[in-house]
Amino acid sequence: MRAWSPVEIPTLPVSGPEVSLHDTSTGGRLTSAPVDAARMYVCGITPYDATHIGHANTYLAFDLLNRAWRSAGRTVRFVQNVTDVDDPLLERADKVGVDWVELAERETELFRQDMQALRILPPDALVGAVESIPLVIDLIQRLDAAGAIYRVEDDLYYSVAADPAFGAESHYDRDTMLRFFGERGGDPERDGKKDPLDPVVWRGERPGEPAWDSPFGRGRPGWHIECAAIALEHLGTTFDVQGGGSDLVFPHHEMCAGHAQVAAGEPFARIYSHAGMVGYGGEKMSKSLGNLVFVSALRNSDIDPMAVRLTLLRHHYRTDWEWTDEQLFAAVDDLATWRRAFSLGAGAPAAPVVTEVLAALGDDLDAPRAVAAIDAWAKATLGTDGLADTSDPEAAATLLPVLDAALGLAV
Ligand code: 5CA
Ligand code: ZN
Repeated sequence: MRAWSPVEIPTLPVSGPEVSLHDTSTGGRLTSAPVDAARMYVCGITPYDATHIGHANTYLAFDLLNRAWRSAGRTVRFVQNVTDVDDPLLERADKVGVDWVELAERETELFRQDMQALRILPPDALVGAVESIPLVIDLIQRLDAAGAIYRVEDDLYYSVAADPAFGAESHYDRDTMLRFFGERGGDPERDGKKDPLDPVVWRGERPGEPAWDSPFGRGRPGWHIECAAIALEHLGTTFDVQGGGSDLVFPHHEMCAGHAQVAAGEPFARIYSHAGMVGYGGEKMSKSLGNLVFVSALRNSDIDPMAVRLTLLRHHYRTDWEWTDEQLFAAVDDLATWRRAFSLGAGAPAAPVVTEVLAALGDDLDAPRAVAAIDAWAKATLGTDGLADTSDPEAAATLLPVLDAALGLAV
């Protein structure tokens, strides 16, 4: 399917460092220095409702990675899926009496507009689950050839026991796995499974649900096989980073890795990277709880999308945090302060700020540290804490492209 329009990024006269990134599977830092293009897969939306701040926070995290790689001189290949057929989408469509295809198309289009407004660089390929059904069928056949597939009535399951590395992505104990599997779309209670943790890869046709022909009967893809199939096709094996929110650590990313590893005999991704959860009103922001702050609603109330972006940048991508309107209003004020400083042209010395911003982002995407450097520069330039420093005549011209390229802030 179509991605959103390109977001321009200025070319910088200086390079950033190689990016070091926290890896969920090892629990440590890995320096990501891809030989060729850096390859990144980021799990996309299930389009049954509008993009909320939690989604935006996750996509901003991987946008920072994309930009940090580019600052380090890498080319990037970025692929994202859209889960345009799955239980929550069908349930919502049913509940509100809209055709599920129409609902998915409408919300996907709104998502594109939100991402564009937030200056998230578009993926090279935005790939829907429905258009990938032939890939899913092919991957199930490869898994079947490896002895990893079995049938329960009309449904096909993947056997987690087929992957010797099962559990190596999340490192959760079995009780935690069982709990998350049940909470996050799995069916641990289903009779006839070899292991309660085995996920469905092909769900046989049910009355009133969409279904497609396949060699195993009519049905539709399971969730994890969708991302495994899309990533393998569009990026190949052992790509650099598999990304998403921390609610995808298990079962989603563990199962994707398992499917790909059993089928291809090689590691799925080098690094598994997860963004923290954004909460609102004391709970994780989630469509099922309904405690949502929509990006489109903020845009419709004339909030500058750059203020939304700055609000998110003030939190390290791996922390869990709570959205409040006060933070957004503070970001609106901070942007106004920065704009006043930039409008002077001259300012405090910019070169050390450029170095600090790029270093901070290369250091596990430390956006709060990068933003603090800009705050300090604006204060020094405006003389908020003493004498105004306008000793660098090129300060604004030096800093503005870095803000744009590295932080995605068009000020
Ligand atoms: N379509 C699947 C991934 S293949 C899915 O999880 N869709 S989603 O619409 O539920 O979420 C889209 C992305 O936003 C995922 O990466 C998810 O981890 C992330 N996400 C969801 N809720 C939050 C939240 N409250 N805070 C941060 N990230 C979130
Ligand atoms: Zn996914």
